[in-house]
Amino acid sequence: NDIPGSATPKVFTPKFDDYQAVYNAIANRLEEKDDYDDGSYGPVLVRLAWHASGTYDKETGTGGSNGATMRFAPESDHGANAGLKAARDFLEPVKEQFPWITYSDLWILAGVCAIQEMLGPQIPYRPGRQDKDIAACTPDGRLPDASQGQDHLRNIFNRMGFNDQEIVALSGAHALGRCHVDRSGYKGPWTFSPTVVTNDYFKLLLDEKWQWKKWNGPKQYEDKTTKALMMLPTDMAIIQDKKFKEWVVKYAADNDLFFKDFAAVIGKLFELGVPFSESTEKMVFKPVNA
Ligand code: HIF
Repeated sequence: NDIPGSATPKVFTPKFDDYQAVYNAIANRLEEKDDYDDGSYGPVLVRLAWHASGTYDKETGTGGSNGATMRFAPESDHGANAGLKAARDFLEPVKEQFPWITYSDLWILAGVCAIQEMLGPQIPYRPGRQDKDIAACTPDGRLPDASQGQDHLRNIFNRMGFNDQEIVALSGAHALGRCHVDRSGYKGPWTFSPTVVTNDYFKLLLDEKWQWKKWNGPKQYEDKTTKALMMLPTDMAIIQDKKFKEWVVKYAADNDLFFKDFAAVIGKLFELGVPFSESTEKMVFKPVNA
């Protein structure tokens, strides 16, 4: 380094405060752009982070949140990813403001931020994902098919490395957001507060009477009382299956337990297939508007 003219270029190494600044920018944008859907981009950001991660295959080590390959067709065009352009576009100005962050880290940070800002538990976060090119796109069919039952759920989520308890804890995320006819073909929200993280999904699964919705769309359930809520066939599968249902009962009765297990399992989902270096510490971000 003492040789004239050979000074090593300064590489920017972001620290906790830099990631917190990105978090704050996303949180403020969430607050600002409240004219979307049920009043928040939060749910669709959570779905983006999950679909980026949920392509993981533990056997081959392919897929997962390390790569952000959904930026490219064919992955962006996979049926399961319909509508996620809204989430990717929402984050584009944040990427412009903080060009040093990879898309893969940004999408997951946005998922963490959305959950926390929607009053969910704090989700520890580690950066270090690298964006990959189009060749790393995963094949279609790795994400779950909502028309199926418990065997399919186990096949898909065991492939990522999750057990029964983890599958049910994760499922609580369907307290958030809604189905859109022009995206998945399904229609409606799962809960009455789709922009707040709660254990209501589990309570409603157990407390409401669910019946098939009579309509021309894909087979889905509606609650008998108000007909305003919905469940997918895969949602009903977790109360139709005895082993899954035991966990539904626990999470419906104990929101603290749900928050604790949900934070752990969504944190695990978001890190599937990411080769962190030993020294990468977990960051816990301070909520902004929550
Ligand atoms: Fe979803 N999910 N998900 N999901 N999901 C939809 C929407 C959201 C499944 C299907 C759908 C999880 C598991 C599964 C969110 C988060 C998570 C939609 C509607 C469908 C069809 C898309 C649309 O029309 O806009 C299936 C079959 C799953 C396997 C059980 C995760 C656990 C619950 C892993 C998870 O975190 C979120 C959030 C949304 C709402 C998106 C929105 O735009 O509001």
